[in-house]
Amino acid sequence: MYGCIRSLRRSWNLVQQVQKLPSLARCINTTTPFPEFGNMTDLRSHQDLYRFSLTDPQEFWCRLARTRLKWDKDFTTTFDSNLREGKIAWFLDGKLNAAVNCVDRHLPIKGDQVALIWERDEPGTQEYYTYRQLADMVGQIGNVLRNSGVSKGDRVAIYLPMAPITIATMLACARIGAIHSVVFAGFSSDALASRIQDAKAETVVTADQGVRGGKVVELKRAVDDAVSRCPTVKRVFVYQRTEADVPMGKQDILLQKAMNAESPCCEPVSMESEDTLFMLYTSGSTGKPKGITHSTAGYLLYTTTTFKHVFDYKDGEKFGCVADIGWITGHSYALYGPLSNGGTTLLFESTPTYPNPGRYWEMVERLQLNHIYLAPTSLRLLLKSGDSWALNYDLSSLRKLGCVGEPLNHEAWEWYYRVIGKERCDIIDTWWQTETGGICISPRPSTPGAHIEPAMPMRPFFGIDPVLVDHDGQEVTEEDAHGALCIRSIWPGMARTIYGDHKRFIDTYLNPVPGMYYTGDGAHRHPGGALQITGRMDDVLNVSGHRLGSAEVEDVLDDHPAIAESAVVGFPHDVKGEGIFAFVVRKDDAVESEQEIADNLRKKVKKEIASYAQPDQILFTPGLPWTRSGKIMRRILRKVAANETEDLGDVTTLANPSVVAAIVERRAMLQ
Ligand code: 6R9
Repeated sequence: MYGCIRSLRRSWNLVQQVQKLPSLARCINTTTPFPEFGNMTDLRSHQDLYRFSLTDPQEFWCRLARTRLKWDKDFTTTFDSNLREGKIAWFLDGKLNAAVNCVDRHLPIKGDQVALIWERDEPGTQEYYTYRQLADMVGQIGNVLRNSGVSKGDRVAIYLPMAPITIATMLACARIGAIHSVVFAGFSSDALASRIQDAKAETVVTADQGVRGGKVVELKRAVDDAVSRCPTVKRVFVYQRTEADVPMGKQDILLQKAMNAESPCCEPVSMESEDTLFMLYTSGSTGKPKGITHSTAGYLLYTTTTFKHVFDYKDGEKFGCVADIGWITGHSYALYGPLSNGGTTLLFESTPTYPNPGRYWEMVERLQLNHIYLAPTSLRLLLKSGDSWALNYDLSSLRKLGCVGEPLNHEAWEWYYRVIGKERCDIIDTWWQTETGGICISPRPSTPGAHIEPAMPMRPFFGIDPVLVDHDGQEVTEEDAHGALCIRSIWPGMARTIYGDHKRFIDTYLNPVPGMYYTGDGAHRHPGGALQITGRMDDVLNVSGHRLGSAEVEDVLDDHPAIAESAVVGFPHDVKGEGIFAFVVRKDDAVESEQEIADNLRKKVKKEIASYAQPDQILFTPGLPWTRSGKIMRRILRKVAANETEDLGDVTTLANPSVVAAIVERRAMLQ
């Protein structure tokens, strides 16, 4: 029961705050999406408010922070940031707790409202959790962690399936000030081990098994394997998802059993605004994944604001983000955005095609979802199965249709708009990154009813100043133009650093164009200003919306005893958006056949990274196109992979131009 005296006192303060709300509501100016600015009479339109967010970010974010978040101690300085110096700090001297903001503050009036809908793998077996039930779970797990020695600033690795316990564990970390580091449960034990080692985590939370698409995933087995190589780990909590009989070692503790022995009352730690809320690994253009860290106050404010306004989320609606919690989309729009708004959020444990390609749509009807937020890759997959799956179900509860992760092509946009949305729902194509914390470019919010252009995210969110930059780092000022997408403003949700490597953070994001945040994506600005994202400009692949460094895959391939060298590039793929094409050079003394080596390479990538990282094509070539300055000319390999071999451009700078003809010849044999 949620009932200790301190909590009650806190609840009463909240009731008082809530009672003050009508006075705020009275000054709502119907033309601004934010009541906080309703009394500023010069802010009449969406454009006025957007301009204001850039010209006076201090006032803009200060007002939002004071009204949208619950602070233990007010901040004194809205921001003290300078991108040229690599300094980013928001809401200085303020104190707050993210779990209190996501759970406790809703209890007085929403204790019995559903916070989580757990859409379990088997359709029709969903479970509902109210805010009060969530609060109890968070409190108990918080006490379990605290009493086992976890304290403020400690890293907790979470390797769990999509389930309420996962959300509660993340919030329990936030409650006691520990830093959660969720590792996607589809990653291999090797990938998990390297993330635990990099974070020097002492605590791991996992499950006996996961269940996805009717198949069992051996999570505990992977953890056992990973932890055997992680000397920092002192304890492993095991949630029983399937109650399978998994071996338990000396440091393993059954999570539910430990929770049952604990009170749900767990005193939250008052965190500094800039204290790290969590870290999440993402791929970069070099081999080692980066532990992106996010702050408590800035991240929370940015996700709470974007969630509310990009999706126009209304109280009582059911928001269906189907992304896994192992990715940033799950963090920001399955957990922090919806719960900080007191919303109802979906936790989707299954896959888009289990038990059939009607899964999403049957679920929308059964659960009466008002929003769905998914990846273009799943749309492309589902549209191939025909319209009948979607037409079988009543989708009239849907109001907004979101997507994220990769460019949404025209065909998929049209299908989403016509077949799923019946031409009455806005398509919200949102562009953002692990590093940006929340949505930065999307068609909404905008002037009510403003046109939405197919297949592009179009408009910057409040406080975001997107700029296109040419090869020389100069701003491209023409209206209809292409360039590297940078952001000239600072915003509260941006990442603060790469865990343990601030220099890499500065080199990757802040040094390429001084004074701006460098996204690594290319973009096209259309007449009128609408932005279309054209894809990565570096060696990062985007496979089914999952980021993957080509160097990460090459590292694994090169490590095979029969391989001399390798190069990995993306190529256009109907469903995945981008497929993986590996060019490999076999060592002269290798004895296995090409087929055997290729099979082993795929297995090796699956084991060391994840199954989605396995190459779609492996081509054995006599050599790779090295330039005289010692770089692989990937431009050529991309063309060869895409089978566009007629015009390969200038190859004269290659150290070994003749290898190109040999590669082309081998590629032709793949058809
Ligand atoms: C949220 C997320 C980020 C990369 C990003 C870009 C691509 C994301 C997109 C998009 C085109 C969109 N991306 N949204 N490309 N249109 N609407 O996906 O984070 O996993 O870090 O990936 O995904 O290339 O740079 P993350």
